[in-house]
Amino acid sequence: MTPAIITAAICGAETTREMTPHLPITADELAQEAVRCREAGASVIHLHVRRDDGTPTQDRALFQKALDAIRGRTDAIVQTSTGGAVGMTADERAQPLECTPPPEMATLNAGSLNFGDDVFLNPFPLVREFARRMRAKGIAYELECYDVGHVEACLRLAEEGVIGLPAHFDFVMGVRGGIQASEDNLTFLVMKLPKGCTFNVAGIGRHQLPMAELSLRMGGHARCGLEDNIYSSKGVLAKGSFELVARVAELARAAGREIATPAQAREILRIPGRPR
Ligand code: KMH
Ligand code: ZN
Repeated sequence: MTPAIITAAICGAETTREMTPHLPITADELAQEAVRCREAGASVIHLHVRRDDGTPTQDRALFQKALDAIRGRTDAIVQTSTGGAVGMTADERAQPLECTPPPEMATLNAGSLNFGDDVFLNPFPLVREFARRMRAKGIAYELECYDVGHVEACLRLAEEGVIGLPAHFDFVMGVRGGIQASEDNLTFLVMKLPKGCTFNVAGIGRHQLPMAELSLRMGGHARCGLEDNIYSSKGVLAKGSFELVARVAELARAAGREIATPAQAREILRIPGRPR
């Protein structure tokens, strides 16, 4: 089977220092955590940034600082978020795409949904515009799908020529308002994918490790980290995303999968090469 790509979602927009003291916030902390995750087996770092007081932001300058710090210390692929936090405007969310050199990869959220008690808005015009900007800058995108309709939306956008196929999908499973984390649901999502597409699974909360294992056994890739889950076992806080990456790497080996290096991940994800 293809080597397994492990994505470390090290910060996110919703996890707080009150929930876990191990959340990285500054550029230096984010880079340190990225290095630890890389050593544990991650080849992709999914990146959000925070202001010094811990609040989420999509500020370009803060992304530039974090990107430079991470690129200076690891060879991992940095995938910047364009989702940000619920309630942010499209212009606010798109800022990391303006960094120089641009990030190698970014998320492209494929549809709207209830996100807990909030609403995460991703109307078609926003998705089209973000895809256009990413393509213009040569930024690879990961299609974030929180429900089956989002996968079907991606296929419509592919028919329009907005999204190229084959593409790389991320099935986010277990958001309150999105598709729930189960084997049946994952099987159904995977069945929808056109030939040659690759997929990643991000299980939320207690579903993180079981869904990672399932995805790895099904030939997919896996995302873990404090953005989606702060526990290493029931009631025990993970000391950082690196601990969860190490667990997922063990699951991958047990499933007979080699762990992808960043170079292998670039090949699998069709990313041309690291910008200088
Ligand atoms: N914070 C979520 C509302 C992404 O990074 O693109 C959206 C999110 C997705 O985290
Ligand atoms: Zn995110």
